[in-house]
Amino acid sequence: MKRISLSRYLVEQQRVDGRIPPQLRLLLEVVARACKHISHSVNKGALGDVLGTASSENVQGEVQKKLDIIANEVLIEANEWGGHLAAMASEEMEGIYVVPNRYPQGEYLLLFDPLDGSSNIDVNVSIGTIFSVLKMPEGDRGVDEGDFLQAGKQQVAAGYCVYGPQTTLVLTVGDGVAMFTLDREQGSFVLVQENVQIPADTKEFAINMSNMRHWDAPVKRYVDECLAGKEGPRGKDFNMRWIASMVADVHRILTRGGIFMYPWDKREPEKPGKLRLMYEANPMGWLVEQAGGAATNGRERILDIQPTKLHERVSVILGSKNEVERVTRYHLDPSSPA
Ligand code: P6P
Repeated sequence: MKRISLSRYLVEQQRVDGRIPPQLRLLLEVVARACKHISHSVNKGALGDVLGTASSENVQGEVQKKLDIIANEVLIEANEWGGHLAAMASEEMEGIYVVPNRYPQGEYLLLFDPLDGSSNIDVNVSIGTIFSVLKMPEGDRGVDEGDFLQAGKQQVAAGYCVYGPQTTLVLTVGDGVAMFTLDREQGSFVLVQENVQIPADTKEFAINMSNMRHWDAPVKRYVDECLAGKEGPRGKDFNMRWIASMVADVHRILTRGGIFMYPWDKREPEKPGKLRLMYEANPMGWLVEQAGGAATNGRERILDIQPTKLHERVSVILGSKNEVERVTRYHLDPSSPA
């Protein structure tokens, strides 16, 4: 496979397939540059005085880490001037951010979780930035929160950048999934894999086991069957992973398969789940589907869910197609055989 830069890959997507208009290509270049900037800050750690918590909470009521705020500011700043954006929405901000002084109004909406997995920052475990791009609805009448409330299947681009042993940007524009690793000497993201495929079967599941007593019956049944191993109804042994950084868990699944679950549980029964629909489940769900996997909330395809509010939460079951379908089947038909 040719080792080309992200920029050249995007130009080819624009020219060869006409799949992405120049404005979207430029927007993705700006997001990638912001991720490079965040990567440098993350890699400095304590040397950059960026660890620890800020004295603030985000809209989710979570204490913000300094790097959460830095990452958010980098993305806002970069896209304010460089992108073809009408507005942005972030996990770290209550409301939308309308790009000022734009005429004609930008045609894209950018949503992001600037630094997902921030509980791992101070212990040097992989974290990441997740982003999703929607088209601004037709009609030039200003932009408001309602313009963002589009189902995940309306996305025109989605991806993440994982800040781990390598800094790798993973992207789809609807033509499969490609991976680009940051070459620090060149300062550019270089194509390392395209047409990523998730194996339909797996022996590896990811869930926070400490919540077991709070799970709904279908999830408990599925995990119990995995734990029963060879002697159990699945007839094979399973392995378990939980990094508590969705970006790192999803990257592992895109790389070698697996199933990731953050299901509804009875700790906060009024919430459909912990993860956010607009800037975690939708971008990750589209990436997983584009790589041949599946993503549901236990009952329906995540990308079909019609959002009702910006910070809507959702139950997430995603990864190897046959396993996701099994867990979903257990929700829809609890009496179905293993
Ligand atoms: P828990 C990180 O805070 C996050 O939003 C996801 O990245 C991750 O999968 C999940 O929450 C971890 O949650 O309850 O295991 O700490």
